[in-house]
Amino acid sequence: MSEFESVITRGMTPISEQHRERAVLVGVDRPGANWPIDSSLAELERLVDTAGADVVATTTQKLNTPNPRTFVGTGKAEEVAELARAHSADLVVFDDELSPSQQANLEKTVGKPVKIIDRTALILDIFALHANSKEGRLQVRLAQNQYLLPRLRGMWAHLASNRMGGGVGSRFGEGESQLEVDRRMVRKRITSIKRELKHLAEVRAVQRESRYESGMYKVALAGYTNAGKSSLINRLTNADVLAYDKLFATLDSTTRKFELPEGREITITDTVGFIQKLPTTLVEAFKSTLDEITGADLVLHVVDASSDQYEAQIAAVEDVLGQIGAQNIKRVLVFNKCDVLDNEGLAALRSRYAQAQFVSAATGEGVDELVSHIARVASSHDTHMDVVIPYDRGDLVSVAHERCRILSETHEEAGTHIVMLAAPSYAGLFRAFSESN
Ligand SMILES: Nc1nc2c(ncn2[C@@H]2O[C@H](COP(=O)(O)OP(=O)(O)OP(=O)(O)O)[C@@H](O)[C@H]2O)c(=O)[nH]1
Ligand SMILES: [Mg+2]
Repeated sequence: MSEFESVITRGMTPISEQHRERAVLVGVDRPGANWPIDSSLAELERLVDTAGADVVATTTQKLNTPNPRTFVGTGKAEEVAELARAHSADLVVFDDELSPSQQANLEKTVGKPVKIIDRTALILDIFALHANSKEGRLQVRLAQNQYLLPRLRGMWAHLASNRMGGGVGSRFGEGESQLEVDRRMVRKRITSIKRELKHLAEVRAVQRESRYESGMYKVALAGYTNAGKSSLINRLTNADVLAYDKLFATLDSTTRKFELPEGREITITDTVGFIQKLPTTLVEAFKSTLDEITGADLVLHVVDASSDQYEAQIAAVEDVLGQIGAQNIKRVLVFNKCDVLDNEGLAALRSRYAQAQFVSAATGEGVDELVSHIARVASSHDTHMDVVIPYDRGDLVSVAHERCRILSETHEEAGTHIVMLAAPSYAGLFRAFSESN
């Protein structure tokens, strides 16, 4: 990675390296924001911690609209610079996305070597740390490069001013032609990453279609980061997904088969978590991972019932689900971590969300009811079928056993006589053998 790229996309030193950087947080308190500033900054602090830095100071400003030059007001920007100096900070983290020029102006005000990072860059940083699969890494690189492209000018202003001792005019000159070269390079890189991602998605689609699984009922777990999605898939399917108390522990989706009590098999997929102010670059870049949600028959929207911001979190998740085109997929709200609530709190939640499910992935409480609920929803469009399957079609008998609900089965001269409930995706397979045919 080149110098300019590493400044912005690897804003922080990875956790694995010993030195933890020191960060100053800056938040803007806007009237009518649906997220209280204190909670938003507490979340930002968790993000900073996950990325491997410690918060040494925090400052906020009440503003109706951000200042176009420096995001916060000029006086506040000076104060931030002062805070950073006084606390020997390595970086200043803004709780909102900065425009490329705001970022460049703030870098000038605060001065080198302090890095100016926004919420988006911070989230990209954590994604880069946690990406394991080839697809995950490519998606992160795509988002990084898309974030980087409009910011190259600012980066070059920096490098040029370092070389030339800074000052007005230093952004032009040798950096400028290099800037064009770099823009071309980044655009080329974006195109090639997109091509590679498309190829990976095609390979996956082919694999999916080559199995009967394409018709299997698909459940996706979606929700705010840290809500307990991975803990829940582990509880349901004995999957071995990493679940821990950090934001964005999961980036790659994991799909597991799950057998409903009636015998029918479905799949359950754990997916990447969402967050308020989720950068659109990330939503776009993670399209192939998020396809696991848009391609599902049922979305379990997992909510951390113990969070004092659970309502705002639900709204943030619904917003992203809308952005990815999943708003019409059937969903069930699943309040998790109910073990943390007292009886009163749980009763209040139950009466408010009468249609929801209430579970604890930690204790297993409510999980059986959740499974029954999934089974009910999964079978709601079933067709009643009465079929005689010839003995040379043992494969279809297996499909009936694994994917449908058998009501009776007898062996007759012409074949296996099965009465069953079959999902629409399988009904077609059996129609030719139907008694009523
Ligand atoms: N008390 C309690 N803690 C839980 C429960 N479920 C999960 N947790 C904890 O919550 C934290 C986050 O759990 P994860 O399963 O990693 O959450 P996630 O939704 O997969 O998070 P990301 O992958 O980061 O989006 C972990 O520390 C879990 O141990 C629960 O039912 N009760
Ligand atoms: Mg997870």
